[in-house]
Amino acid sequence: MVRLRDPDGIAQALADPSRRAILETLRLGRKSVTELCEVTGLKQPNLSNHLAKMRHQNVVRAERSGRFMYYSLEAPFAEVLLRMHAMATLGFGRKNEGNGTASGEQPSDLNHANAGDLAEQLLSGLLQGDEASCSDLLNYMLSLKFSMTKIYLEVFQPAMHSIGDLYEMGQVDEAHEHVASAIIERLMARVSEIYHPNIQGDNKAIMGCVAGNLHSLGIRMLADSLDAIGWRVTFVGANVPTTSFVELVAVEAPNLVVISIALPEQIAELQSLLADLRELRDKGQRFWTALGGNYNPGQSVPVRADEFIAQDLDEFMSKVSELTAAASGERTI
Ligand code: B12
Repeated sequence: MVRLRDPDGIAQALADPSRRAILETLRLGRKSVTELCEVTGLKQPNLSNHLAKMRHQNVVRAERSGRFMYYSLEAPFAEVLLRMHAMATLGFGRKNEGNGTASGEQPSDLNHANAGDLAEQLLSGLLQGDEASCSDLLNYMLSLKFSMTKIYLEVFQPAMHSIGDLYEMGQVDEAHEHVASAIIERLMARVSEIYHPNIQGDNKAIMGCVAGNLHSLGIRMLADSLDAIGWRVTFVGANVPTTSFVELVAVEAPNLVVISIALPEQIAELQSLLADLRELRDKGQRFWTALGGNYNPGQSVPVRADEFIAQDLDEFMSKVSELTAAASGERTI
């Protein structure tokens, strides 16, 4: 077990933007000095100075391999603190994120990376089924401190929508659509783990796709985003049988039920699910229901005052925060 020589070492490291950049890069795996210079944009003498101090404080460790010295994170709790820092930089709404962070911090030169270019690079990796290159791209975005919202809405979502366009033009077959979806799902699992908070509140959501709907990635983005702000989320995934969905809501008593629908053929199941959920409310259970997805249910399902429809992650999160603010002090959101 590694022991701290200087108990303030990690706090000092986290207070300094350059050291934070070094630590966040190391969180993704060991790096040589040259690699650290490239990713953080720091000059070598400055970088070596920070590394020497953090080494002395047992925050990072060095090991020689051949001609090169490699650095990695020393203490598991440095990881925990970095996660807390990542939480602080997490934000919703793209307007604050022009520099790659939602915190208003000074951007490093690399933070000017264009999300559109990254989405195209991701698309190329997805089409080739090259998970390693997609994963490297995610590492790169994380090293630039992209928020979860920026990664999801500006890089993952457009890449997946382009897959849809190519599919429609007959340039991508269904197998490749599945391969791309599976890769994105695994990348999202990594992002959500990084942004998962150490502390959770009382708000609880149950989220899943209506029976027949296999499109789980969009609603998974909503689930990860709620989780990142401290909600307790039960994610039920794709194609949830209506009866089990309703039973789960009855047992878990959430504040919010979130349902995704993708095709007009799924409207009948949605109506039956909504009818059962309304019955639970009539029996005294209190919760909101959110609807959305690739097919806008507003066209065929009139919603009640305790239900709402949203088009995307931004609109959904804004609506949730409005409801939370309006109902603060009450038990339900
Ligand atoms: C990947 C994909 C699949 C995958 C899904 C895998 C998975 N694990 O999710 C597979 C291969 C299974 C699939 C199957 C089919 N798909 Co498909 N698929 C797509 C594709 C290419 C990307 C979807 C995606 O993940 N996007 C990325 C996410 C992040 O974006 P999103 O889904 O738009 O989600 C955002 C919003 O919609 C919203 N949102 C989503 N859910 C919810 C829920 C709530 C409550 C709220 C508020 C908001 C919300 O917020 C999200 C984040 O901003 C789209 C193309 C497209 N333009 O979207 C087609 C698309 C959705 N599919 C389509 C079709 C037709 C099909 C199939 C019939 C045939 C086919 N293979 O393409 C089958 C039907 C399967 C079924 N029974 O559901 C159509 C649907 C058209 C329509 N609505 O009428 C689309 C739009 C393609 C197209 N242009 O024709 N598909």
